[in-house]
Amino acid sequence: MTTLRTAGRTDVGQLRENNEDVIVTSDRLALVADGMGGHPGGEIAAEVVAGVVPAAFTGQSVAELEAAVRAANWAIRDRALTQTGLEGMGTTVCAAGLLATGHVALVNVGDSRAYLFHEGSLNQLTRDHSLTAELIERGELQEDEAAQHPYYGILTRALGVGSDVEIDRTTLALAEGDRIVICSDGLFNELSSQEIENAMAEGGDASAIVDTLIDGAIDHGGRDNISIVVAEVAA
Ligand SMILES: [Mn+2]
Repeated sequence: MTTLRTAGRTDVGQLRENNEDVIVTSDRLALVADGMGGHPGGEIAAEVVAGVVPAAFTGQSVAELEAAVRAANWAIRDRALTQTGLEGMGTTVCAAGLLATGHVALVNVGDSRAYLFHEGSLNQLTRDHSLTAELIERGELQEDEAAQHPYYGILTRALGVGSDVEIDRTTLALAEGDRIVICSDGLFNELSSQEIENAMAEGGDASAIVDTLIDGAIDHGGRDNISIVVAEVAA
């Protein structure tokens, strides 16, 4: 019986007063939700995702994980309709779930990311759904300039903002020693992918890697909430 071995941490960072990121670490699911900033409901929207998705995902299929995220979208909208001041609240979600087949299902909405660390190198598995990501894809903006751009942080997709949501999904077969890294933008805006790769390459305990990365992001300024979950498939 395979399980997902997960280690994760979320940190408020150096500048923000609230932590609107929420993580899930279980033997079946690794998830990061980054509540939309500047909105009182951001944290609540992220918490709804962390409640609904683990309850609805049983490891059946990537379609089931996608349906769980869709259910979270409805739950956020329901909550926003019934509570004053929460209209328009939203969140990102990036989640990896272990399937009964031993494969890993991956879903993504917004600008939280999943990376695969395989044989010493780190590769981004997800596409960011943001205006700056679109500018980068069109060659009009450099990756390392995104966080300083006036459009930075404006999402083109998020949970909670519409009655339906387009969800990116894929299924992965992990090799022995592979690790998945799921994180909020508070990590990759402070640390380059090379710095994240270096920390992963040092190896060792996943929770020690998580601590190294969070500490690194704080040292670089910690301008946003920082969340990271490292996951691997264990026999
Ligand atoms: Mn963030």
